[in-house]
Amino acid sequence: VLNKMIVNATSPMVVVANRLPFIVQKNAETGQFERKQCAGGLVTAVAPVVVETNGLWVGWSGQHLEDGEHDIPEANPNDRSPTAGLKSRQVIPVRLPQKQFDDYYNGCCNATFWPLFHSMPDRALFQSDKWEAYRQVNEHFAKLTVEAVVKLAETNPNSVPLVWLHDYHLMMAANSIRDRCDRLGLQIKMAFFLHIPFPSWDIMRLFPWDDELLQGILGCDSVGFHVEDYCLNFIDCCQRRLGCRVDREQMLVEHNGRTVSVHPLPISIPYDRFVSLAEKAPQVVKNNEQEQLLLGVDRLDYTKGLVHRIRAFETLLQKHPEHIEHVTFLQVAVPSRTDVKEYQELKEDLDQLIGRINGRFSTPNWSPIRYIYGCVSQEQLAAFYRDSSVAVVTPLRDGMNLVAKEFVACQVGEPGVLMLSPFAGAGTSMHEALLVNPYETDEFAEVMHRALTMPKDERELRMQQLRHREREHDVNFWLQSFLKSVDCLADNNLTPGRLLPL
Ligand code: GDG
Repeated sequence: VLNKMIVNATSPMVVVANRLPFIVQKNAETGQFERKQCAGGLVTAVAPVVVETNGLWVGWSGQHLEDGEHDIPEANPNDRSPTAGLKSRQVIPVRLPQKQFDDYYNGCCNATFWPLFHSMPDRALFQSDKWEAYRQVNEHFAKLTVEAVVKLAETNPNSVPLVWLHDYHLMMAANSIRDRCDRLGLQIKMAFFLHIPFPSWDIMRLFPWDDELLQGILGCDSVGFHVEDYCLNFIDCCQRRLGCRVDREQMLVEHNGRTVSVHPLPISIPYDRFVSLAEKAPQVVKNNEQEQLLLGVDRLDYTKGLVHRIRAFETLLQKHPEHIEHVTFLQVAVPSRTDVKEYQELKEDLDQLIGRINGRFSTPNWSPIRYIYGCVSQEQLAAFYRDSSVAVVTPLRDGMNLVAKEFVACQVGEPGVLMLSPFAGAGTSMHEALLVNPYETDEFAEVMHRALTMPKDERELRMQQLRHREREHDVNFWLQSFLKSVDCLADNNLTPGRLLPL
């Protein structure tokens, strides 16, 4: 599958993302800089295309300017990861002064765009100095990207590089990349993909510099979101804020004499990899054979609805005491953005809530909640997915949510049940899950009860269909669809005549 996919990608791919596909760390013993892997689905899927097309990856290396100069180390000869084939010349590290990086990353990306785009405007801070830092850092990314593309063009004079910008960190880089390339007479294609939701116009208009931001994204030729709703929100914002002519059916936006195409591209997981992890994973230790596990796996983030979920579990124990000593909630919460106050407060709230519930319901041989604050290995994660009766994937808002898909892929034994929030992108396609509104606590508890007591034939039927869909639409399929959506640009040669008048 991978080879077929790579043959289709003929232009060198230049990925521009906040982070490199690995971080660079100093080995305390040898004093040498080394690569440390970050094993995400995105890296697994995209890194091989960068390798095969002899492309580039531009991103933050984990080091600041103050940390001193160092080269990107070559991969260790034993490295078997997807980034092993990435030569150091293909990796463009972005290094910034720490203060500027903090203002951009924590001050703007995480304190403004993260809550705003998840439709939680009360949590969003709008500060002009942080926005300025964001624009400057995007400009710096743009400059480094074009310098790298110039070098690429020298060695591949006949190909048009495909620059692929990722996520809410880089919404203001496209126009600068385009202008710089135009001045140099360099031809490129440019695409943007957003990993989080795109909010409605009512939310977007709260951002004081919304017009600049929309124009920033429209600097690309092609813009991708997880689901159709986010695409339509974006198109709506462009029409209402910038007065662009748009075509909702064809998903086109006209801006500055160019036509930008918009695409729903639901991201997914390396399905087969999770299946084989699950087939090999060790058994999860339970209190007894009959014990049922409810499982939650999330970064510790306020969008993931952890507090709502644990409260619903408390209601379940209260209303259905027959589950006491027979059901355990296993929650893995991965530390995230730990230097931000809101995340520290969330951790305290959760610690307290879990402590109180465990104090209230525990018996001499059983505690209702097993709580891991930390990261477990992917092998361990696969074991948790496989051996749980119910996965509780109930974010308050989530771009897609890969945990729901990984759980389904790992159901290689006794079929479990997926509970899913309709406010996750995954909720729009995983129809056989039990959908539950995380804000409706009593109903949430009832759906947990239903999931725990669902007859085997129903579980089997639902899981079979979920697995079939995810197997067909894995992360390689996503990548293929993306490559197709970019090629469409050349074929369609979009004419303004197809756009609806305002
Ligand atoms: C953003 C969007 C969108 C979690 N705990 C452990 C662990 N994980 C891995 C999971 C999964 C990933 O982290 C989490 O991905 P999600 O999609 O659930 O959420 P975000 O991190 O918020 O990702 C999201 C995604 O981008 C992709 O576009 O789906 O909506 O918010 O892969 O497996 N991995 C290991 N140990 C853990 O303890 N090894």
